[in-house]
Order: sequence, then structure tokens, then C-alpha cells
Amino acid sequence: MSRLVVVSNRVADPSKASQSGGLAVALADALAERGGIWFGWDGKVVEKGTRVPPATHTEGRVTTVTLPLTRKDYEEYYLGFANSVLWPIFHYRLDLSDFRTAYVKGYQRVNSKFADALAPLLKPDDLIWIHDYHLLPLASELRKRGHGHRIGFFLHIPFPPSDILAAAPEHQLLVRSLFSCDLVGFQTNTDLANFERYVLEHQGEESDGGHLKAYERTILVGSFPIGIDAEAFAALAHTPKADAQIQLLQRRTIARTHIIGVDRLDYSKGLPERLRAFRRLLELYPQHHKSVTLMQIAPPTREDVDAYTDIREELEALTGAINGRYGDFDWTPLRYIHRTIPRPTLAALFRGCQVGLVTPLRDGMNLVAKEYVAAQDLNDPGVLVLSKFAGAAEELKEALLVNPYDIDEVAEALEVAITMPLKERQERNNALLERIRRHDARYWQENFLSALEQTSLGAAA
Ligand code: GDG
Repeated sequence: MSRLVVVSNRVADPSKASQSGGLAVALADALAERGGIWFGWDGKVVEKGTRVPPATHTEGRVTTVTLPLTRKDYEEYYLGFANSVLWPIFHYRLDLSDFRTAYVKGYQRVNSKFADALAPLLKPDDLIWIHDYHLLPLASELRKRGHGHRIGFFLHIPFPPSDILAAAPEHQLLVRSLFSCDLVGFQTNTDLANFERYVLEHQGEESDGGHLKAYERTILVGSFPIGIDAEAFAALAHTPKADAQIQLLQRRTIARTHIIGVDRLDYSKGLPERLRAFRRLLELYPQHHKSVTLMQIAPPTREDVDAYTDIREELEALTGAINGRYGDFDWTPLRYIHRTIPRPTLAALFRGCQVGLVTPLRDGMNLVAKEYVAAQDLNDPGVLVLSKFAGAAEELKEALLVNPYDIDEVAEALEVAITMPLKERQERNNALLERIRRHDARYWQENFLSALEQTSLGAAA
């Protein structure tokens, strides 16, 4: 079995992978089985001129290799091109993209630095697996340095329709770079179709049987919906400590029905629209006053990007307005928590809440939707209300699927969820759970790597 080299923008500490969630666990498992390297940024920023060699840390058969970014790299590559250009555009938000010429240069520069630092660590037979939008040009940088390895790339976020991508600076170059890979994987069939359409429009070559030919290379493409470790998450939700936390949640509030939302505070997650839908529920159904609450956990993220400050202010204002209008001395309708909550507490809260409200405006997959289902009690499961624009909606058909922009529709779905009879809740939950268990994180990782191993050996582009 070939050694695995995983490259991602950030590297999770493998010894803490179980606390960090699905992706870190899936990758840590694959690395432990095959042995290998996990390479990426250590999350630190150093001032110009500071030369810090990559730090290596080996545990068992896995070595993490991390390096810091200079302030300029952090601003131009991470905050700039990755998170102020690619993230909004790939989430269909051209209005939020903030393009500066320096960003493209910074993005190319960091990808080239990553390739320089990674190159000496590679062995001839390694399988290389690159992750996400930060590193679209990395495969092409490695090929330029003469590496003929099998290279796979997986995009965790959506791939936008051709016309939207065409608004991104250097879009042709970015897509062309992906043709230096042997396998390019997406979360959903929609993303895959968008990619194929872009390539056909810009290169005019035919695809066949999962292969796509363009830029003088033929690559394998496919959709590989990411999963979670459903068993482990269910176990986390069913500990004596989780039981105690759920009892506390029920004792401390007069509400009988708890709705929960958990999302990084990101504009792609549809949080203001979600709060408005909850307000509409209270407007339309006064019988729920004092019997329903919404708990929205929204840990901070990318606070150095302006668009993220704006959304935080909007949410704080909405929370105040809703609680001011509907709250009473013995009832706070909306609890908004702008902090990271420990993972076991999150699992307990999912289990203790009767409705999981997951309404991103656009999302690659959305693991929270799967975690909510995995945490439920089979005897008395809650109901998942899910945006049809989350990648997860392609698989999770038995959720109540909603258009997150349509406030009335989401409010009505909440009403259906709150009043759903036990039998229907169980039928829906069983069907969802069966699929989430079958297509778990291991299934995702094994499928991707076996497809990559079956490609013919990468030729230099
Ligand atoms: C990207 C794509 C794709 C959240 N708050 C807390 C916390 N979390 C955990 C959740 C979940 C993870 O973070 C978030 O995953 P999502 O999939 O929901 O979203 P992104 O972070 O945007 O991830 C996404 C994913 O990559 C994987 O491919 O699904 O579409 O955007 O696991 O539980 N964890 C803890 N405390 C919190 O407060 N401990």
C-alpha cells in the first residue's frame, strides 16, 4: 500500500483529531493505516524576514509537517485570495468578493512555497491528496518540479456554475491547474456537473465514463460526498454526562421544544435568514410562545475579513430585536452563543433538541446536518430541517428540505417539525441514519483513495 501524503491549508493535530470532527478523523485514520505525512500551515503568522524551517512531529507512522505564513502571505493568500475571492465566489456570492491584484500573486506564491517545502519530503511511490480551495494550483506547482506521482484533489466547498466562476480572476488558470491532478473529487453531482460544464465550454472536449479531457491531459472526476464517523458521534451523544446535560437543558427552561443551529459564523450559513424565519414562526403561531426556543451556536471564524464583522453585527441586532419583542421574564426565545462549544456538549445538545435547523444559503456538504441525525434517540428522534442548497440535501431526502431564502417556507417547515408525530419522525430518522452510517467518513476516504489508486500513473503536465 502506497504511503499517503495529505496536504491541506491547516493541519489538525492527529492526537486531537477525535475532538476536531469528521474530516480530521477520516484523514487521521487513512494516514495511520497507510503511514505518511500531513503537510500544511501551522496557523501561525510570522513577520517578514523571519525564516522558520518546517516543523515535523512524528507519532507512530504519521508525521505532521507544518510551516508558518508571513504576514504578507497571510493577508494576500489566506485572508485575500482564498477567503475574500474564492470562498465568496464558490458560494455564489459575487457581491461579497473583494478582489485585489496582490491577492493572486500571494496565492500563487504560497502554493509555490508549499510545493518547494513539500518536494524534498516525497518518495517515488507516494499518493498525494490535496484538499480544498486554498490549494487549487498546488498539483501544477508539483508537476513543474518534475513530480510524476498520483495526485488527487478534493474540493470541500461547492463548485459554482460556469458563469459565476468566470467572474473569478484567473479562473482559467485555476481550472487548468486541476488538470495536473489524476483525480478531482467534488461533494455532489451538482458540483461535478458545474465543473464538467465549465471545462466543456472553455475547452470543448468530450467527457466519458468519469474521464474528462482538456489541456492535453485526461483526468478522472467524480462526486465523493463526505461523511462523518456516525458511530463515534452517536456514542458521544449517549454518555452519562450527555444525559445530565440534557436534563439540565430541560430543567432550566420552561420551553418544551428546543430548536438548535450550529454553524461557524459565516455568511454562507444563512444565519440572519434563519433568525427571521424563527421570528416568523413566533408571529404566525402564538401558541408556541413560551414553549419553543432556538439555540444558535455560532463560533467566531475569519474575523479579519470585513464581511464577517458585518454578519456578526447583523445577528446581534436581530437577536436583540427578537428577544426584545417576544421575550418575557420567564422565557428567552432565542439564545445566541458566539463561542466554540466542546464537541461532547455539542453532541448532547443535538440529542436534547427536538429540531435541527440547518439552513445554509450554499454549502459544500454540511456535516452538522449529519451529526444532528447521528445523535438522535431512536425511540424519540428529532426532526432535521435542511436547506436544499446544502450538498447534504442530495443524500438526505427524508429531512424537511427548504429554500433558506424563503422565510415563510422555513417557518412553516418548523411548524411541521415541531408537531410531527412520533411514527413519522422515526421513519424519517431511520432512513437518514441508515444512509449516514453506510456513507460514513471511512467510506468517503476509502472510495476516494481507491479511485486515485486506479488512475494510471500521473504524467508531468
Ligand atoms: C467545510 C464546508 C463541508 C461547529 N461549531 C462548533 C463545532 N463545529 C463543527 C461541527 C462540524 C464542523 O464544525 C463544521 O462542518 P460543516 O460541514 O458544517 O461546515 P464548514 O466548517 O464550513 O466545512 C462544508 C466541510 O468542509 C467538510 O467537507 O461539509 O460544506 O464548508 O463538525 O460540529 N465543533 C465544536 N464546537 C463548536 O462550537 N466542537
